[in-house]
Amino acid sequence: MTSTFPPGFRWGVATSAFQIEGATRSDGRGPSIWDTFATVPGAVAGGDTGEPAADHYHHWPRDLDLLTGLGVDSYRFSVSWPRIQPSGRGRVERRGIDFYRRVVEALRARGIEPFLTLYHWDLPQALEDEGGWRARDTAERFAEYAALVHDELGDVVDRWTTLNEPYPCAIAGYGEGRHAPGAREGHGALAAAHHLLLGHGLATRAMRARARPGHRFGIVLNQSPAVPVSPSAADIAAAARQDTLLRRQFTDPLFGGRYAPGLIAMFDGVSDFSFRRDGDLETIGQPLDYLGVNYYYRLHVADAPYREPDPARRTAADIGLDTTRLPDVPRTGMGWPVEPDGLTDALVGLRDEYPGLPPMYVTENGCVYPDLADERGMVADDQRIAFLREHVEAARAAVAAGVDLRGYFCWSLLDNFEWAHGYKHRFGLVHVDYATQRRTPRASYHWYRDHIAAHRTP
Ligand code: GBH
Repeated sequence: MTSTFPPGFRWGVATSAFQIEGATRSDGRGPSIWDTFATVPGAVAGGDTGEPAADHYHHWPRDLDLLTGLGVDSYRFSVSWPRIQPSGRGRVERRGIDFYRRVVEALRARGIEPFLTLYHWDLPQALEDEGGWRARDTAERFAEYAALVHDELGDVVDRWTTLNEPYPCAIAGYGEGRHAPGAREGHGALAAAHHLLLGHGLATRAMRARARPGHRFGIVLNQSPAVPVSPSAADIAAAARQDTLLRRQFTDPLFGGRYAPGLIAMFDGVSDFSFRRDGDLETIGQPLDYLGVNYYYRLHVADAPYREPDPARRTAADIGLDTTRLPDVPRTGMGWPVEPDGLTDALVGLRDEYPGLPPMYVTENGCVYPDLADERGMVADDQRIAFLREHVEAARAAVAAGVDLRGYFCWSLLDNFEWAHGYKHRFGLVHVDYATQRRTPRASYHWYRDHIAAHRTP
């Protein structure tokens, strides 16, 4: 096995607060939009909620033992905004801050670097009640929250990620209604996307103003390269619309100094884009130290009629295409096509398209396969090992192609609350029995441990 990853390449795992912590009412935590959404009948499979999740809030020392056992040098996790500010503004809950300080100090004591994400989808419900991400004010509130967490933990955390995946927040959350807060809007979802980016920019600016040497600031985007299902002009145009909505809506303002061309035309009659103000582009596009890429699958795009012919009633998710025509390749337990070279394409494509792009990390990559019913099957996840092996290889191919890739984080350490799918789908390297909170490392955990040991660089 030749080690072709650059010196200092990071090997880690990722989690997020709402998905693992549980304890949704402990120590003064306020409700988030996901607590509310999960109570809507039919919103989450099985009626599952943020309880108990992996009850990481109480079991975190054991979970850190699992990190040590894996041998990771880095751990990506998120801070729950409603633990820090139960109503999204004003009063700070000390017990929330203290929890994350304990975790971060324990990580450092174990020689594991914390990669902290400020927002992984758990908006305080009180802010949603005032418009949520549709409202410009939420971007300002996010910057305040970011600055206060940075003031509190800046002595023990160097890696600061503002947002995890603004695309699903805006489009699945405010456009398709599949994620919290469950809205199906056109203008509102596009406003949410803009205000998430604005919040990212304002937060980055606020934290940079107080940064210590060694602090690094970045954002995490989900990337699903959009490929047309045929060489027809209509399918090519449909794939371009998909790419504009999912990728360029975010990467052009962040790294290209402009709003994505074509976005306004795509939503003619849906939104007037009046949420854009002078100066926003400069705020959004200030320099970053890294870009995190979450990769799971490619999108295969065919032209299709709009579901809603009247633009005035169209949602931001209805852009006249069909992504259900998959190629004949294996699928994961989510039904997602397994295409490791899509990861290479995503990384190389970003590098080629945006001169001056900061270094990248793969900040999430992983899969679910149905667990077999018996005890052995619970942990014998050979398909996950194959998936991870192939995707790590695809990351290496991007490095070989000259991409400045600095690390790879597997999603996820633990089985957890998989959003609208509830607890049914298990992404963990470690199996969690939710009834007993027993943790059982899977075969993939042992594979990743051995992989890291073989590829650790100085
Ligand atoms: C990541 O999103 C998230 O950051 C992470 O929290 C999550 O656990 C992980 O993926 C695994 O899903 O299921 O048809 O409603 C990846 C991008 C965007 C993929 C939303 C799923 C919903 C499609 N995700 N999308 S559907």
